[in-house]
Parts: sequence; C-alpha cells; structure tokens
Amino acid sequence: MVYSRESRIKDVLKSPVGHDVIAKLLMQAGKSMALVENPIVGNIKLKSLPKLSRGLVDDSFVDLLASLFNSVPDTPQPYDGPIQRAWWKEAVVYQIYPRSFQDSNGDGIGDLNGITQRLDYLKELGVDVLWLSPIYDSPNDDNGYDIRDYKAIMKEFGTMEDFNRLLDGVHARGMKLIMDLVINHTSDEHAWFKEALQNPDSPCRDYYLFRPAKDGKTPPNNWTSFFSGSAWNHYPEQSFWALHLFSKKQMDLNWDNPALRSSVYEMINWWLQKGIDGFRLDVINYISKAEGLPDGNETVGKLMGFTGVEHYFYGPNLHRCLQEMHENTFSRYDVMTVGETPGVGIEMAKLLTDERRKELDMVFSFDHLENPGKARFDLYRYDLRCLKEILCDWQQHYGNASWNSLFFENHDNPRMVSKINPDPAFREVIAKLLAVIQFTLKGTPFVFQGQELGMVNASFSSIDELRDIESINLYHELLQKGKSEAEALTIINGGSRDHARTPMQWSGEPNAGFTAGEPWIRPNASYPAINAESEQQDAQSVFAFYKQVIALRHQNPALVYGEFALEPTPRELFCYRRVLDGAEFYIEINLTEQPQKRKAKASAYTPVLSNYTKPLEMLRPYEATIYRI
Ligand code: TEU
Ligand code: CA
Repeated sequence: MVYSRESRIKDVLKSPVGHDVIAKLLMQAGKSMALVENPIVGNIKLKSLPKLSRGLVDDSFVDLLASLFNSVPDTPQPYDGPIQRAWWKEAVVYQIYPRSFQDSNGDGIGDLNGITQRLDYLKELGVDVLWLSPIYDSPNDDNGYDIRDYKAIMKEFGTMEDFNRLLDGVHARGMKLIMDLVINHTSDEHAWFKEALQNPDSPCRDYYLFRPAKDGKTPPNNWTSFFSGSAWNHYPEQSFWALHLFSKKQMDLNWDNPALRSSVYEMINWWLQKGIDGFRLDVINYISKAEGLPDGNETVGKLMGFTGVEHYFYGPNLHRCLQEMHENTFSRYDVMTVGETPGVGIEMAKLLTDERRKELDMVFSFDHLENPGKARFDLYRYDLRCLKEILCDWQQHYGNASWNSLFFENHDNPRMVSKINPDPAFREVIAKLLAVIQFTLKGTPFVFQGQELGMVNASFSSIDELRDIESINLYHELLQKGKSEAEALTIINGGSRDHARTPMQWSGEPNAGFTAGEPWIRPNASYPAINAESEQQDAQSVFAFYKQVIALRHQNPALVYGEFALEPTPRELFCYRRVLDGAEFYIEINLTEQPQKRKAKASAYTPVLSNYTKPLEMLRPYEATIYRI
C-alpha cells in the first residue's frame, strides 16, 4: 500500500510505522490508541488533520507522515505456532555498569578485576548472563559509549588479560557474558575519524557523515543532539560539518558505506571468536539515516524534545543492514542479541525480532519507562496502572515469533522504586512488586546492578556532584534559558542518568565497599542501610526476594514459556495466569498505595511468594503475590 494525503487513518494503522508513530504521538499527548481505533476516526483522511487539529499540525507534517509510512513497506506476519525454545529466553540477564560496580585497585574507578571478584555474588543471586556496559578503549566523553578502539580495553578498567580471566571466570561458573556494541557512532578519537579528518581523500572519509554548510554558514540541517545544541560539528579548516546525534565526540557512522559495514562485521567476529556470548546493540535503530539528511519537522521536534528524530529512528535501510549483519556475524555463533531501540513501538519491534527475518533476538522498547505525556526530566509520580496497560499490550499482541525483553532500570534512567513512590516506608514492597512482574511475565528479564538491593535515587545538592555529560549540558542549557541554579538542579535531580551510576552498595564500609580510594562519583547516602552484605543475611530483604523469584522462574518453565492470561479486574489490580502443560500460576498485584478488594478468592490457591508475610482479607498497598494453582 502506498500512503498519501488521501489515505485514511484505518489504513495507516495497518503500516507498522503508521501504527507505532500514531501510538507514540498520542501517548506523548497523553491520549489513548482507542481514540483512533473507532470507525468514525478511522475513516478520516490524513489531509484533514491540519483542520481537525486546529493548526497544531500542518500540510508538511501530513506529507512527512505519509513518506514515513512508505519508507518501510514490510508488515509483520502473524505466527501462532509454538514458541521456539532457546537458552537466552530462559536466562536472567544482569547489567553491570563497570565504572560503578567494584574498584579493585583503589583508583576510585570500577574495573574488570573488580567484576571478577564479585562473580560468586552474581552466581548466588541466580544470574545466567552478564551484560557489560562498554569496556573498550575510550576517552570517556560519555563513559565508554564513545569508543576509540574496539579491540582494546579501557586502561582504567584493566587489560585484555584481565578480560580473558573475567570471561573464563564467568564461563567456569556456567554463566555467559555479553558485550555492549556501540556501532551507530565512534569517538572522534577513533583512528577512522582521525584519518577522515586529516585526509579528506581517504576511504575513511565516507565512514562518517560529512556535509558542507547549508548556505555557506549554517549547519547542513536543523537536527539537534541528545546532549544539547546542534547535532553538527564544524571543521573550519575544511569548511565541512560532521554529524553527531550524541556528544560532540561521538561521530555518527555512515551505514550506507559497504566498506564501513564490513569493517564493523570484522570487529564483531573478532569478539565472537574470543568466545563471548552476544551483544546489546546501542541505539541500533538509529544507524540508517533518511536520504539527503532532510531538515526535521518542527512540530515533531517540539513534541519529542529533539529535532530530526523522524529521519533516523527507523531509517529506510535499517532492516537490510540488520539482516546483512546477522548473516555475516551472529548467525555463525550460538549467541544472543538485544537491540536498544528508543522510539520503537510494538509493530516495528515485531519486524526487528521476528525469528523468521533474522535480524535481532530482542529489543528494548522504552514506552513503559514513563507515563503517557511525561518525559524523563518531568517531575511526577509514576503511576503503575499505566505500566500494566503497556505490558499487557506486548504480552498479548507481540506474537510467538518474537520474544520480549523485560526491564525497569538501566544506566540511563533513575531508579524505578523512586519514580513510583519515594516514601521509604514502601521501598521494599515496591522493589519486590517490580520483581514479581519482571520474573513472571513472558520475556527475558534484565536486572540492573543494585536493583536487586532496592537501590534508590541519589539526591544531588550541587551540579558539582554530577558526572554525566547529559546532565551537565542540560544544566547549562537550562541556565541559558533563564532558569535559576536551584530550578535547574531540581530538574536534573528528576531525571539524571547519574542516579543509576552511583557506586554499587556492597556494604556499610566507607564508600559502600566500592573503593578504598576516592570514588569517581559520590556514593548514595543510603548505603549504610541499603547494601548487599546486610541484605544477604536478611531473609526478608529485597535481595533474598530476588534470589527466590529467580529460582522459582528457573524451576518452572510455565513462568518462561507459559501462556499469559489476563484476568479482568479494575485498573488498580494486575492479575494474570501463566499456564503451560498443566502447570499454572496466578499472580495478584495491587498497583496502588491504597488497600484494594481482592478480585477472586485466591484462598483456594497456594501462595508461593509474596511481598507481605500473610494474606489478609484486603490487598495491602502494593501487595504482590505469586500463587500456584
Ligand atoms: O542511549 C541512547 C538513548 O537514546 C538514551 O537512553 C539516552 O541516554 C537519552 O535518551 C539521552 O537523552 C544509549 C546509551 O545507553 C547511552 O548511555 C549513551 O549515552 C547513548 O546511547 C549514546 O551512545
Ligand atoms: Ca580501579
């Protein structure tokens, strides 16, 4: 189908991009999909949108939508057959942010030997796979997400020998290890970029996105960087500009260049040859940019907070590139892949992960990390009732050819417990409630370091305490826009990525047992109360709960492969069954701080695990219980 101004909404919804973009725009506006799914709205033509929206969108917006919908013509193919079993579907993944995990040599920076020292802890928890945020050689403009040399280890983290020892230690314990693969961009200190700058005739020049100024002076287009300002660097000696979607030192690669693509595949195979077990692929959906790098639409820019995204979040060659990469690398090994794909909704995700298409095993979609209409830096209380709606959509409609990822935290987001309810009285019950959801739904759970302790947000009292380039740049941008220092700091405290990057809380010792030296970032003041050592000794701790719920999942295939059946309840409750070959579990959750009436008499079932000790007549605040039927 070819889309134009004449297309009707109901037809647009049949295109995966159309469906997901409309869902995203509605969500951003705080509205539900139901709004467009009724027959009257379904018959509206795209060309009527400017009038209907009273000028909120114009004709150019409509044309942009139509061209987006046409850019990827593939549609998901239904598959209701049995789920294909795989080791990575049964695995529990644990994300390590190496800089903040464990320092072994007193320089205040976490390192590979530190991780090796803690492998028994991870084994005790029940983890199957470790994912390491980048450990490659890097000038650390963005803590390793700016890679200078893909085949070397960052000096602060150790040596290749340390890495080999870590990998052996992981395998010796029956665990696996996956690496972070950052191939949308490299550091501007990478040999390819340096060569491209020094020698414009070098083949490396076309590895990046160099463009002349638009009118002799201004950047080639209006795209903005995720870390503030224009997405273009100016190289005056050459009167050229180069694209960077992230920091000024993270230069975007040109995936339309075949030589660049083979260089990347060669590097991937080099690591796979070393025996690692897979990759998490950084912003992998951004690699293909729209032909001609056109200006971003201002309306979309305002809605999304960044200008230009519509031209690369789901580019025209994305699927081709992923299929080619899969064929030349992953398909030759027994490994897992998970793509980080901001902005990707359920229909696009189906195309990216459908096993028959051979692209990626899983993706991280982010729709559930904020409430509708909210963004990460907005100050609000996260409402779990919205989480239920999004998760249910994926549980019920993703199909059996694709496999979910399940996560609430990572190194880019504040702690989930704090977002939901910062009242310390509820910390443990909420942390356990989240674990119940994460380990009883269909998909592979990804735990971020410290989540298993119920770690909470920090409270930064000055910008000097922050380390993240995003926070620091945003702070200065806010001051420039007229905010006071206190106002700017409040906003940064709301959404800073540094909340997740304070040191892992190992014990009540100085600096949380993370380092014997001066830590690169201040530990969260909560560590005397919240730490691994004390939680390992406490049968009621969040850590103990994680151990139990992970073990339960490992022992029961119904919790992995079982059918998901939602029980109809009021919005305040989240109740469902997981069913496989006669084995059946019932999960009963109160999503609110208020007591709620139970839906069914769960008294007939056997409680297996709960965040409260004994069931009462009413469901208590945030009560979450797993029953066996
Ligand atoms: O993140 C990509 C991404 O889009 C975000 O989560 C990002 O941190 C945020 O939206 C910025 O506004 C990945 C990595 O996870 C992140 O740590 C890196 O900084 C980024 O890519 C660039 O490599
Ligand atoms: Ca160190």
